[in-house]
Amino acid sequence: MREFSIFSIWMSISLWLLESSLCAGDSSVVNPCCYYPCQNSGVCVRFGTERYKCDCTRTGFSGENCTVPEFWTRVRVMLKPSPKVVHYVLTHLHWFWDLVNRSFLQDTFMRIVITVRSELIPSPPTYNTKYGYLNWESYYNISYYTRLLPPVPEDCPLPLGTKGKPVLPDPKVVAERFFKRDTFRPDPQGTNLMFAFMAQHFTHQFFRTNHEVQGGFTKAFGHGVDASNIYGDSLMRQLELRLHEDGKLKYQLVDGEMYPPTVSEVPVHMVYPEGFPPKHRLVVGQEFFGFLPGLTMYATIWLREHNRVCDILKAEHPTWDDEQLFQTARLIIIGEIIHIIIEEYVQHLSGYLLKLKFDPSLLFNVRFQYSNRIALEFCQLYHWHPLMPDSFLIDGDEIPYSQFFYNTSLLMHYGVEKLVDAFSRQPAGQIGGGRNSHKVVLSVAEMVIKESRAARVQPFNEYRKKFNLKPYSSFYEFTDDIEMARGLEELYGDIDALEFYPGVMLEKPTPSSIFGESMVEMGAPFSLKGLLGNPICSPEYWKPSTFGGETGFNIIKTSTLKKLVCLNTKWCPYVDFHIPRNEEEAKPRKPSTEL
Ligand code: ACD
Repeated sequence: MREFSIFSIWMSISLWLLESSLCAGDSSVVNPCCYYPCQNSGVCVRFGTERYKCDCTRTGFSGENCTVPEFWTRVRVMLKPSPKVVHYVLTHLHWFWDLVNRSFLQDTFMRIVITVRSELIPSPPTYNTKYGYLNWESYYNISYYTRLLPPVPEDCPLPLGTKGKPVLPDPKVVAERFFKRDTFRPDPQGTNLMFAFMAQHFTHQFFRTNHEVQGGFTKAFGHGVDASNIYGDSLMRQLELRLHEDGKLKYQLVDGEMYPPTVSEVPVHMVYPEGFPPKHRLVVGQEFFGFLPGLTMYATIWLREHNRVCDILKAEHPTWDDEQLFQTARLIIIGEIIHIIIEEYVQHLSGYLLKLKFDPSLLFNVRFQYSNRIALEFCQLYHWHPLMPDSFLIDGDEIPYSQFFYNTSLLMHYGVEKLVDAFSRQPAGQIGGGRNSHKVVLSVAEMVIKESRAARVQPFNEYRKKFNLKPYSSFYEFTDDIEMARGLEELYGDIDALEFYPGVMLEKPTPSSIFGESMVEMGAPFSLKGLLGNPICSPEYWKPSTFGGETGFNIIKTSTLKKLVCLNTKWCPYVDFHIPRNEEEAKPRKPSTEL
């Protein structure tokens, strides 16, 4: 069928215009794939010098640029509600979701959410930063992050392809003008610091960019929830962290309470400032977690939980050796993490009235691949530093950053209970919309932008298309902040040349939400595929025997953030990913053991 669409005419005209302007007096020809001509996930292949072909196989589209829908695609596209409508329905209509959540329909909706989201993630993985075409190396070499879209071809005339300015704006200027906080803007969804530190603690098991080499490499070979932030990312580190008795991890007791050991007992690498006293150098799975007391607090909670689970397993399996107790406890911990992340963390983030459910058996009768590869784009979009407040409010004290960084003694001074209570009460910043990053974290935005340039990440609008969203037609559609729209236009020149990270972070937030549409539509597929693609969710693993029997299986199935904290502390603080919702929750907690 001959395709004759506005898109094709536009493509031909712009190819001709650009070639005549860029190549006048020069015989070089623009790589046609720099125009991103192939739509609907079609694959661009260059032939000769000037020609390209879009491979539309199994896209549901045909034609020169994969823009002609096949019959069933046309029907699907016609019937499919837009992401905005779906989001609206999921976050409104209380009566409807009350009914759904109390019936079999909850499972049906949950299955749809997981499968629709996961289908957007190629499995097995495809490209990486070195390879913009399929090949064995990028599949096999797991020291790369994968890529959803291939890098911008090296030989494009402009940094992001064929649109925008010849020189990209200084990342420092972008950060200063659009990311920097004037006044703290709390997240309208009520997110707190307990969430913020969970985000950081949890994601650092699979986001471990190798900054020593450029090229989109990771140091986290588990590519998912492997609890390497608790157990270390190598066997050597793990063996050092282990007590080698009853499956437990090493610890120290301070006033009868369990804390991570110090470097003198566990000689592994931890990042601390030079001259930092050895007795304050706590050792945990991730070498970076001494940096913030919120991270050390979570590390302490998970350490206690691991050792608690070991006691439970040992009581049921007195014949098991240290190894089997350790390995089984680790699988239970992984299960608890996934449970809490889906049912509380993603639930909170989504604002959905549909009650999200962690039940791997929902997928046992559908096509689903139990594997995952972390993508560079996922790592990029997950730099959520606007969550960080201006200072930290703990037990009546206001602690500035200068006294917070690397202050491991705060953990023992206040104790886990008071830190959890404080972090659960203190609002976190809104992630999306820009101008909400405290100056201490501003350099992170700069670093992410630099990294994305080195990795030649495609423009934000190309990702909008990849995730079935309409590309923005102007900066004024992208943000309601006129000054920001003007500034971005001045610096980038063309909305199709807006970079990926500024795109997901600065986009106008959905009303009363933590961030905009793109962050949800792009973040959710990576998340759900990564969480449910874990081996413990597969039919082969998801059974009681894997977790030492019904007791271990039930620990996973009934885990909550509150139990995680309160089964490991002397008294139960206010603990949630949301700031107190009412006066009752806002009341100061008294030491008690009630769950
Ligand atoms: C959906 C669920 C709602 C999703 C809402 C927001 C998603 C945005 C960003 C990612 C959120 C959470 C990440 C959580 C876990 C990451 C797990 C990665 C495992 C490798 O609409 O589908």
